[in-house]
Amino acid sequence: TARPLEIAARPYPFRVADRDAVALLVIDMQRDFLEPGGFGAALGNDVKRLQRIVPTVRRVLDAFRDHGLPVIHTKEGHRQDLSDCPPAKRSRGAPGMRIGDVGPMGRILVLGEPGNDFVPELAPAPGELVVPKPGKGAFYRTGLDARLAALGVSHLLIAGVTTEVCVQTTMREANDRGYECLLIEDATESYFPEFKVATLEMVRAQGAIIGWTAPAAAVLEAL
Ligand code: TIU
Repeated sequence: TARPLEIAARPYPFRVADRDAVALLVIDMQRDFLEPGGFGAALGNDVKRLQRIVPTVRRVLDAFRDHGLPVIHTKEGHRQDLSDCPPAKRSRGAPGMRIGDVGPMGRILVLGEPGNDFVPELAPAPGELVVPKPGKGAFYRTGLDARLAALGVSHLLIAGVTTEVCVQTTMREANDRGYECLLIEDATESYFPEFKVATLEMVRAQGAIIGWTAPAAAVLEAL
C-alpha cells in the first residue's frame, strides 16, 4: 500500500503519493568546494560559508538512511586526461590554479584526487549511488536519469552546493525531465548570500515554476 508524504513547503505543500518514489540528491559536497585549496577557493571564493550546512545535510542524510530511502551523491570532477573538460571551462580559472593544475589537495577538480572527494562527514554509505559529472548539471553526460527511472524515483529532495550553480542547474534539468523537485533551504549554500536568496525565490515563484523549497525541519517532520 502507498505511503503518502506531505512536506510543509513553499509555495504550497509538496505532496508525494508514495514515499518509495522519493530520493535525496546531495549535490557536490566535496572538499573542492568546501575546503581551502580546492576549486572553489581557486576561483576566489570564501569557502567557509559552505561549511555551515554540513550538519544539516547530515541530519537529512541520516533520516533517509534510517528510513531506507534512496540517496544519490553527485561529484563534479574530470578525468585525469581532462578529455571531458571543455577548454572553455578550463580557461576561466586563474593561471596555475585551473582545473587539472596541482593544488594542496591534489589536482584541482580531477576525479580520484584527495580534494575532489566528499567531505568526510558526508561520505557516501555502502550502497548509495555516486554520480560523477563533468558539468554543473547532474543530468549532463551522466546516467542519472536512467538510474532514477530504474529506482522508480519521480520526486527529488535536493541538498548541496552551490545553490545558484550546480544545484539550480540540476534542479532545472530535473524539472524539464518531469521530476518534482524540492530544494532544502538550509541544506544548500552559496558563496554569495544574495544569490542563494534569489535562487530560492526564483525556483518557487510562478506557482513552483521549477519546484518547491522547505527547511530541513519540515522534511524531517514529514519523513
Ligand atoms: N563555482 C560554483 O559556485 N560552483 C561550482 O563550480 N560547482 C558547483 O556548484 N558544484
